[in-house]
Amino acid sequence: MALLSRLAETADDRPGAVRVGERSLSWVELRRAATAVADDLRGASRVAVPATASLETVVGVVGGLLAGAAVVPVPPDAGPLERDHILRDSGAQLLLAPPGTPDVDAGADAPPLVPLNLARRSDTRHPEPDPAATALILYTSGTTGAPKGAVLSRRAIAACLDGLADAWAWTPDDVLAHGLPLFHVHGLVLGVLGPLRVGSRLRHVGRPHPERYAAAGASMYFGVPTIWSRIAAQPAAARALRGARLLVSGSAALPEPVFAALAGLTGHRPLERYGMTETLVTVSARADGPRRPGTVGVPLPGVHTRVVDEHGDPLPADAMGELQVRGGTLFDGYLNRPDADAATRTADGWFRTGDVATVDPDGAHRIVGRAATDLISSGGYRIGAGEVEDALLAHPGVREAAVVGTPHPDLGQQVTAYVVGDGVAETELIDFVARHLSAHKRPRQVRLVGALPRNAMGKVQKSRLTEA
Ligand code: MLC
Ligand code: AMP
Repeated sequence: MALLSRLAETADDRPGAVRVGERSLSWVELRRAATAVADDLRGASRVAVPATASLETVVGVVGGLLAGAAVVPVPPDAGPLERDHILRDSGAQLLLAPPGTPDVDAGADAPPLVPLNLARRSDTRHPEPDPAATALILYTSGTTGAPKGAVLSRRAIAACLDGLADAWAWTPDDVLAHGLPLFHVHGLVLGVLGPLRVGSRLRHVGRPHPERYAAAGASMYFGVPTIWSRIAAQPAAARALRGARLLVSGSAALPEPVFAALAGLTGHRPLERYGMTETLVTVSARADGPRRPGTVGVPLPGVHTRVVDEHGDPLPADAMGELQVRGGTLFDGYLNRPDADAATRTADGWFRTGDVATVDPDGAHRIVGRAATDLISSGGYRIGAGEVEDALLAHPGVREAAVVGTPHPDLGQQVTAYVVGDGVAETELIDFVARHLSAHKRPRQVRLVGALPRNAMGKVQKSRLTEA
């Protein structure tokens, strides 16, 4: 079966099947426009797409997938540091972008640009690539250093989407709405490739403002907890979702008060699911099963989970330990990083998520937190403290920097930086990081301090930073 099976097969040419912002294409128009892109890629095995929330991104990604290339989405606001790393590390041979896309054609070493023109059409039949072929390389933060490229096969994506269709009773009758970024698993894999495999219509609302969710008239809505919390704070917008079938939350823990407020205003208990860039979605509540606040459900078909202690020994129900997963949705490894890859796998083939979890006696999983404090979860984005520290240290006015996640009512955690500097202003450092990395990685707060607390070995003691 083709990865984008519904898109590949359908003869449905009714307008408006796939909408992003104000513009839309029918199924047939999307297939023919993406096929025209695929025709241009002759021989390229890796192509980068600046992943703005636009119809061009959808057509570019689908064109790459139809051609059998690995697609590398580039966060559109990534500064030169992050963008150059992604382009160089991925070995992308072409950039698919609308002509004149800011910043893209400016890079000195940027690969040649293939212009995306939504008006073109083609009916070439591109053979379906091997399911083992790479579909996407998604860049994701670790605790230190530059982001790593997670290599995701077509087979893993198909397994995840089929598992979700089963768990959520997701069918062509659904209309999916969301306003998530198109360079991560949530917005791109679930939020774009999902509808193209299942055959449900898509309404991408641009930015995830509550009033846009309210106006979308969809049956399924996707959001990160920050989006759901903003919707719950606007009762009129929340009430407009009463006619929906499923409200799905993921990418971070949904606070219980937000769960309760949404249930009260919309009449729907939100459905939570858990995933990672490296594993795709592995655990989810089911449409026909219980939805309890604080729980993320049960493993998808074909996925196995276990909770282990610090020696790697499996723990019984209710005990807290590291969550490990295996199954058909897992990635093939980090690109160019066998060292990092080996560190994520156990000798007997399980993937170490780094998340601390418990499993109830009835099988419901609870994500308690992360084992590593250097991974920050802000607005549903995973942000590596080390990458932000490296960006800060590149500023001539910064002598030392330590970055931590601190509680934030809207974002879950915010990026907070402690800096020993030479006459540099806080706002200047925030803007400096926003210019060099994706803007969501910028510190929301910079605290200028005289010294960082260190232990006898000279290592920064981050826990002591937030004590004061
Ligand atoms: C702000 N901006 C700046 C800036 N300050 N730009 C330059 N310099 C500065 N100093 C700009 C931003 O670029 C952006 O522009 C705008 O201001 C607001 O950005 P923001 O601060 O990030 O917005 P905010 O409202 O705080 O974002 C909240 C949010 C966002 C929830 C909308 O965090 C979000 O979209 N989260 C989703 C994350 C996600 O999809 N995660 C899934 C990972 S996959 P502009 O132009 O953009 O408006 C995964 C697997 C799984 O986890 O299980 O799902
Ligand atoms: P990323 O790789 O950016 O997709 O981030 C993955 C991380 O997001 C996971 O390791 C978890 O820490 C977190 N996460 C995803 N979904 C949930 C959820 N439903 N509840 C709690 N944490 C989640």
